[in-house]
Amino acid sequence: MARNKIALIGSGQIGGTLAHLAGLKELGDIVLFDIAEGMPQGKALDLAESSPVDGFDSGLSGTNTYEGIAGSDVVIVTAGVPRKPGMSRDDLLEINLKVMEQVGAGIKKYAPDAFVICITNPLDAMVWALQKFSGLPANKVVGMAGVLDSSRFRYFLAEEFKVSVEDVTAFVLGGHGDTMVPLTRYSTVAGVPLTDLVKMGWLTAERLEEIVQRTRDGGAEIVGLLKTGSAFYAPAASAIAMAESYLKDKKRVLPCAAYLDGQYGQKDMYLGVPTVIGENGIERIIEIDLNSDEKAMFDKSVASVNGLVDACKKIQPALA
Ligand code: A3D
Repeated sequence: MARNKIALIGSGQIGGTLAHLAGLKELGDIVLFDIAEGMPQGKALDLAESSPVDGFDSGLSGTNTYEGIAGSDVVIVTAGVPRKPGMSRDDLLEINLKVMEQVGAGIKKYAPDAFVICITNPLDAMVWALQKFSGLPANKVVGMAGVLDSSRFRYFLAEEFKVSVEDVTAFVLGGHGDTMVPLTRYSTVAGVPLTDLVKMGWLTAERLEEIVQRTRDGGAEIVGLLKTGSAFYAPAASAIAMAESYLKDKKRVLPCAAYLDGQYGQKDMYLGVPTVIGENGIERIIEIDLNSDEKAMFDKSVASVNGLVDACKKIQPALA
């Protein structure tokens, strides 16, 4: 049986880490694409030279032309620019929208059957534009943010409670970033909701709010420390979990920026919601009832993402 083919559009910090993880997990043959000449080829060769040590068999190659991604089963997009200290994700919009136009055209021509995972920021607007530019079915184009946001939340909670990260689950909704909506009543330690843990005295409501805010600011915290770019290990791990669920038809329930066609009262927009990812891409969007506080946060998130999408339509009228 032929191996799966995974194309990574953008071979920078996240792209290189994606290639390493996809290799270590033997998800398939990996093609690194970038506009920088030599860089994807160099990273591919370096990683290929690690494969005998780690014992994985994956073809690894680098390319500067879209022909190289032909027939890919999964395409993960990180092409564009990341944040520097003091920048918001939204500051990246104009540059990265142009990049999405090129990438969308390349995918449309060479990998129209792929499952496409977008990571480029500002995420919810970029994945929306990428789906339009590529013309791929909406269930096959998805954005990575919720897996990362919930992983950060889980880590901070596990540290707080001194329990294993494995036993903490977290549930987040909404746009990536400041308007993320963490649902504390659906986030648990071994099934016990955080709201009950507050009642049990494991932490105060104020401390929980601090952890929620640290999660919302999780990306900025890393940017502030690194100074030259943004997070890449955890974002890459998160996208690989999504790719693996698709390639292995695991049907994992993962929070992703998915195309909403009426769900949560929204149409023609991408927003972070719980999804099921299997062989058909986004197979299901799980709609839960929101209480009034959650609804207010969710509406704020919708307004913020809609603002970015409107800005995209102004820059590129073909999207309107
Ligand atoms: P970086 O290391 O700069 O890699 C980006 C790569 O894209 C570079 O190698 C560029 O040469 C390449 N590139 C630029 N323009 C093009 C183009 N037109 N076609 C192909 N390649 C191109 O950045 P990174 O890997 O750290 O981050 C990549 C993106 O992910 C940025 O937009 C980040 O803001 C975003 N990001 C998103 C999250 C989410 O949770 C959604 C988290 C972290 C980073």
